[in-house]
Amino acid sequence: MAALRLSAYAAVAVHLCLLLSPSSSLRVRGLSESEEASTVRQGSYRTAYHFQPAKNWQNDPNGPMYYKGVYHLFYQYNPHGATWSNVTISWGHSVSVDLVNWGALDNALDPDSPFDANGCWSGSATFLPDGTPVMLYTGVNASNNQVQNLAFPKNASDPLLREWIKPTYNSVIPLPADVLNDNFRDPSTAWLGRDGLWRVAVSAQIKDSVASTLIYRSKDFRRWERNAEPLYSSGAAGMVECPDLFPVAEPGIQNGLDLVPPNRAARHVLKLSVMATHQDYYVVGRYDDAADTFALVGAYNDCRTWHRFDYGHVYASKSFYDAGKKRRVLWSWANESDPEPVYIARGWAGVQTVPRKIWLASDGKQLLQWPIEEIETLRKTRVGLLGAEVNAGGMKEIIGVAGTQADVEVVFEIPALDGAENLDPNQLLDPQRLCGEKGASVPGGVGPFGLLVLASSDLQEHTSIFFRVFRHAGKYKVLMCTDLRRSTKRADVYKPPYGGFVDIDIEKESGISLRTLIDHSVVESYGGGGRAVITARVYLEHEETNTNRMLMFNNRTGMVKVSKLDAWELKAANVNVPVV
Ligand code: DQQ
Repeated sequence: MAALRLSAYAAVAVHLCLLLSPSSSLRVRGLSESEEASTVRQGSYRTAYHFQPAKNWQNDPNGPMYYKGVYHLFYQYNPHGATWSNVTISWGHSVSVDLVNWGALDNALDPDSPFDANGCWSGSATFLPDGTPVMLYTGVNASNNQVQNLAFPKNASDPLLREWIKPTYNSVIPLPADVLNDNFRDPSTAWLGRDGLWRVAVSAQIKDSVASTLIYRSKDFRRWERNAEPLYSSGAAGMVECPDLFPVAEPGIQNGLDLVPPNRAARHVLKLSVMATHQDYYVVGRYDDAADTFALVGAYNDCRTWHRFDYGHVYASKSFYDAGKKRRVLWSWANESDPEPVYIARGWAGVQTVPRKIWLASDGKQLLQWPIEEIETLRKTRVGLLGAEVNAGGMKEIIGVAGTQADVEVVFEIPALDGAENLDPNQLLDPQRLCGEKGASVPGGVGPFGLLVLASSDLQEHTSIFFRVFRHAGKYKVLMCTDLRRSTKRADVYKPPYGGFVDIDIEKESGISLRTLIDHSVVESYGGGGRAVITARVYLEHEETNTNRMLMFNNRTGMVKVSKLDAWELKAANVNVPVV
């Protein structure tokens, strides 16, 4: 296929060109509309606006950053196929000016040096005081030990940062004697302390002992020394990966904070990814930048008791500070839920959730998450409803929006709470199980009510996203579920009910809001204004058409009022059109 000049189909490059100097030689390989449909979005499960490379395997987001007006996303990528391979894992690299449309560049890091011969694993970007970005990443070296390496841009004046150089003095943090050789990885973004020393957090499994998040300090970003005290350590959950530590502004303030220059925020967030269960947990606490310790505030040490970013199928999240819009943005990997041979045959695996803005809720205890506002640029005509009613046992169709690529916002008015079912205290510990027991078709006092999406015309296949309110210890608990058990007739798919509690005071709030982003095989739902999020992968057996149905449903004993509904079909973004 010939490399053409900029085309209308390559909006990402148009944006990039507008942004770059008029003399820029940036071009993308143009695709005709039919080529785009078949090459870029082949197969009905491929997403239209969730980030994925044109083919092959991707997993963790790596080194996200905003540099000279351009967003960069690097990601764990296997250039040779649609499966994870510890030998060939590289860093894919894409660029964007709006976090929605992306251009694909050549790999940033490939396993071609003795210190990363067996894989370039996850890592993070840091800005040095002169503004130059540097990557700290894990290499699996020729002896199969995990070590931490540096990489610098070859040309820091290139906003696209196309080429990266690994200094020959790597590795900069060798494997410590007391750490397992295959469990020492995932350096965080580094930060400068008030003493002028850099700090970085690295995951480590101490031999015969605990999982730790170690802190290393450095004067020059090259020679690093381990702090005696780890930032976190616990024997409870096994190896924890991909640490992320970042400051947050005062409760309720939506602006993000950067790690550099030194920032003495009152509160920090620590996020860890538990390898055994592939789930991410975070906690709000106090980071002491002199001792480099992290004090939990009102939380247990076992990280599995902390908050979840997502109660669905996502892992290895990583945030970055977006200096352009002064916000903190979170990326997370959503793996496939169907068998490896099936996705290998499909030729691709793994998507990223939509980038989410995150900030501290006004209660100061948890983060709120919301799709970045730029996603709204994909919205087509709005379909709206005000004050609709859904009767007990009833459904109401959302008409006029093709339900395969859609954004739906709905507010359910809370009916009187006196019919709420009692919650057995044991059920508090396992909301996912509770969603299984109290599914969408099990009538209750206050709920279940919610949405059915990606539904076939006969409703035999459908994904239900719903709420149910329980009474517990004189208060109320709101359960949010995404139930995949009837999402597809395919038997080879992992299709559980997912669930989490939404931390809202239902006696004070006038309604429960739900926003659901639907994108072919992704259903990403935000409950209670972003207090609970569930991302699910859905693989319809019914032939995908533009008429996948969306409905509101109510299986409580009385009527439910929908005080507001807004729904939009979404345009496809240009995701990973090659930049030449
Ligand atoms: N994935 C990377 C590791 C990380 C894991 C390897 C988390 O660096 O610990 O692909 O998904």
